[in-house]
Parts: sequence; C-alpha cells; structure tokens
Amino acid sequence: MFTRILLTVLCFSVFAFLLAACGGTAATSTAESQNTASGHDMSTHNGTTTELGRAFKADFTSEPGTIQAGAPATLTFTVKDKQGTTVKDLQIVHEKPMHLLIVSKDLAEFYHVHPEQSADGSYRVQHTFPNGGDYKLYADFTPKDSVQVVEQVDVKVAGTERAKVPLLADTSLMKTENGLKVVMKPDGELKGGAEVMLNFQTFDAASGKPATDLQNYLGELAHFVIISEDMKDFVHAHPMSKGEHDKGGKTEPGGEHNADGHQHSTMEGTTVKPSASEVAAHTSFPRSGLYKIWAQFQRGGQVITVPFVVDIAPGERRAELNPADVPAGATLITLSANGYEPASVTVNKGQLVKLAFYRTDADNCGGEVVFASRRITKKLPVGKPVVVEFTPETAGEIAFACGMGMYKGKLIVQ
Ligand SMILES: [Cu+2]
Repeated sequence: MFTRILLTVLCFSVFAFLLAACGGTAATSTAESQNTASGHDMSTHNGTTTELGRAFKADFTSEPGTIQAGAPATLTFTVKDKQGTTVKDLQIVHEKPMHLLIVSKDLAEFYHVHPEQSADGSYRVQHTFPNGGDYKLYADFTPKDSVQVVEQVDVKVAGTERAKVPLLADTSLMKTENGLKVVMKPDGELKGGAEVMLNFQTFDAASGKPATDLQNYLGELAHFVIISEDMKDFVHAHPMSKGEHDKGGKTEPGGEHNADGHQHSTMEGTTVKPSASEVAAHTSFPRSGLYKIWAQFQRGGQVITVPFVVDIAPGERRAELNPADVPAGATLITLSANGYEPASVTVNKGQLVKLAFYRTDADNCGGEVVFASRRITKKLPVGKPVVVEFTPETAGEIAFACGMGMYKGKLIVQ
C-alpha cells in the first residue's frame, strides 16, 4: 500500500500548521491513506498541488526479496511518474535527494539513512535489520518541479523477533543519550490538532552546561521525526533557530534556519563558533494518542538520537453552533472528520453565492478551505462560521477542498 504525500508550506491541516505558521520551519507531515480522497492523503508545501504530488510514487524492492534479520539487505526505491517513467531527478532537500526512515512497528527501533542513486536511476541503501518482524519504511523525496512525497512501505523481516517494547508516555521529558542531555519543553498543552512549539534545551551531561558544540546535521542543528503509535501520521520537522522563534517565525521559507550553523561549519562539520544550545520546532500533533518523537543532534561527528514519547490529549471539544453566527442568506456547510456536509451545493450562474463554512472540531485537517479556481483561501477556526462569497459567471463545477486536498466539495453552477 502506497501513500503519497505532498508537503506544504501552507498547511492547513492540523499538523501542517507547522509550516504555515512558522514560515522557516521545514516540516513534512504525512499520514497513511488507502489512496482515497477520504484518507489522510496529506500534502503540504503547496496546498493546491496535491494532484502533482500524487503523480509520483516510489516502487520498493529489496535484495534479497525476503529480508533476513542480521543479514545486509539492499533497499531500492525507484521513483516513477504517472506514466510509469523512472524519475531520476530528485531535489536535494536537507543535503540529500532521499531520506529514508526505518521504524519497527513498536516504534522501538529507528534508523535514518540516505539511499544513493545508482546508474539505473533508482535509489539504494544497504541496511541490516537487527530483528525479525514488522517494520515500516518512510521514503521522503521531492521530484524536480514537484512537491515532497513520502512513500510508506510495510516490510516484514524474516528471522527471530524480539519481544515487543511497549510504547509508554514519558514521565520526564529530560533524556540523556551519549553524553547529551536534552530537555523538551512544549510551550503549551499537547492536544490533538493544536499547534505547539517544542523547545529543546541541550546540555553537556558531564558538566551540566549548555551544549554549545552541536554540529549541523543535514544542514540544521537538529532534525525531528514524529510518528503516531499506529504509524499513520509522520511528521518530519526541522528546527527554527532561537532568533527565528523570537521573531515569531516570520522568516521566509527557505531562508537560513540556523544562520550560525550554516555559516560557520566546515566541510568536516566542525562548528567554529559556539552553536545555539536550544532549538525549537513548531509542530502540531494531528490526533490524540501516543506519539514518538526522535530528536537528532550531532556532536563530535556523531549523530545522537534522543527519543521522547508523549501522550496527546483529545483536541478541542465539538463546538456548539450558534445559529445567530450564520449570516442570513448563507448556505451552511459543516466540516468535521466526515468531510463537508453538504459536499455538493447547487447555485445559479450570475447570482451571489454565500457559503458559511463551520468547522466543528479540531479532529480534522480542514483548517483552511481553498477554492483553487477562484484563488480563495480562508482559515477556518473551530466553532466559528466563516463566510465565503462570490458570484460565479459561468455554469459548471467549482471545486473546493481543505488545504491538503483531503476533504473535497463542489458547487454546481447552473
Ligand atoms: Cu535524512
């Protein structure tokens, strides 16, 4: 089962918020789908280009075909366009054309590797799975002139399985790995659909002093991957620098996220100037439930992965609609996890169309409604009707969708 996800700079969904709200924070969010519009076929980076991202997929093969625990296997991804032609030209994103995250089904094992292109255009990496059992692969890539795509692949590894490690929420958000102490401080309550800034303070575990020797890893001072317990939600985030945070994240997308690190690290990755010891990632967890966060840092040439498990509280309760909030003459369209209701509205050509969109709760990704053909984008706060109005001049259909193209509706103009 493939999942294609696009990335957005303006994300509307609950998690895609990260991008929009933070500007400079690069993040990828994906969730699994059954290749249907109703699934979490998430896309970000460019809300209106969902179709573009769907135009690509990555075919996965392994050598040997049945992967054995403890034996090296070659994992191959061949990116194909809609016509089935191999796409060789992938953009370099965070220093690599493809990022591959390999995660065991219990989320206990996490590997972040980078397939390299071979002569036939496919991307390959050798990996040895230590144990038998179920794993999931998230291949993250961006074809030239496309948005980001994340292909999710389930892999069954033959061999002895280890005991499943239960996923338990951390009681302390202070972790020490390889001499690096990391304290994660969310700036608000962790609840489904809510935006949150995750601040990470790093310390040298031995001295207790802030760690100012962090090196750039993949072009940034830190790297974050967030996956839900059911493995459907995948968020790939990069930090904002402290300065960016203080500025309220107004940095241009694609701008320097960590100017210090970018400008002062050498080819060897040695930081000449003290690094910031604190990094922040603006994100949001799509739903309630357990999520695992892997924060990755680099020190002394070594990548240090620091895991956190958080329990996300249920999102905002369903708001009661105050009928007085719906303007007279407006057609009410509610948006919930069921999508738009009604999803189809018939209107008349040449007459003013007045729609009141009402988003019932935060447990859906419909944070924005987009009428791409009319270049209308409106934010939909929970519990408050938002009016969209315009006059269609020609008969036909006018589509609308949430920012990620998950929820869809249409106006039939007659
Ligand atoms: Cu990577």
